Amino acid sequence: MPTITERLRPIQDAIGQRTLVMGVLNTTPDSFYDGGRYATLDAALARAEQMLEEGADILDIGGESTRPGAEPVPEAEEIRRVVPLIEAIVARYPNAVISVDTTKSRVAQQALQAGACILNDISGATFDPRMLEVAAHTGALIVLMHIKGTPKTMQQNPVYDDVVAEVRATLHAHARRALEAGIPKEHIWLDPGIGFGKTVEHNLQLLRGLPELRTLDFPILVGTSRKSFIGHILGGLPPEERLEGTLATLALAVAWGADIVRVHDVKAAVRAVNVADALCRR
Ligand code: HH2
Repeated sequence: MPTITERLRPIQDAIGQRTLVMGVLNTTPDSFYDGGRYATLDAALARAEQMLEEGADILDIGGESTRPGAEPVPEAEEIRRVVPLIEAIVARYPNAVISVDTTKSRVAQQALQAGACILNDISGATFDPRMLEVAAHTGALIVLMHIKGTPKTMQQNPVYDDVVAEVRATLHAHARRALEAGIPKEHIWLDPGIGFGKTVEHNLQLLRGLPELRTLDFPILVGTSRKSFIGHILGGLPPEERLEGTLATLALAVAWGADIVRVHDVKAAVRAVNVADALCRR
């Protein structure tokens, strides 16, 4: 298996040149869109192969839903859900770039041993502070996301004076902690956490505020895929009916400075960001 540095190189070379697409693959029973679809290893592996063929730059493997109200999953269960799948993907695609969507350092550690090279932590490494150590010691890249509260409580009346300024300040603090822990700057990506302790209006303000988040001078990852604010704007459409709305957010996220988009629909997203890149990145 190539080293973490070797596997990350093509991704890092592409940052700033084009928008990267991270495909979502949840092996959970209860994720808000793909929960239960990829619960067996065979189904999940087939989906991974499909997303790679469709042009995913990164596969984001998750074993714990973080939808509003979700309960935490025990560590051993989360490991059982993600590690065998990561091993199976890298056995077939040794150069695949795999991230693990977890807030637990032991899950992260085992996922990296199995072949992941990116840690995607929706808590910004605040739920388990050892996360930063794991990234620093292994050379993994880490995505630090903004969340207000925990998945269980985050949608209970979130309030901000200025959501863009507050999220920017928190992400700045996350990045500083990561640098102090010894993670190199080029191994840190930031994410405003669309839908994580935000109202519909907060999500819209954060997307419009991406240029301000860009001034932190780290790559910005944006995850809008099929989220409820899109359904809300469209009169209450369910997750299955939110693809077109998602694509609209992707085009504008690229225009406003996103470097990586996290999506369920890889083929459609790759086409959308390729056109957006042709318009915006000259
Ligand atoms: N959104 C979700 C999960 N992980 N990670 C990052 N960095 N950014 C996001 O916006 C983000 C994320 C929620 O989506 P999904 O994984 O489809 O749902 P669930 O949490 O129910 O598994």
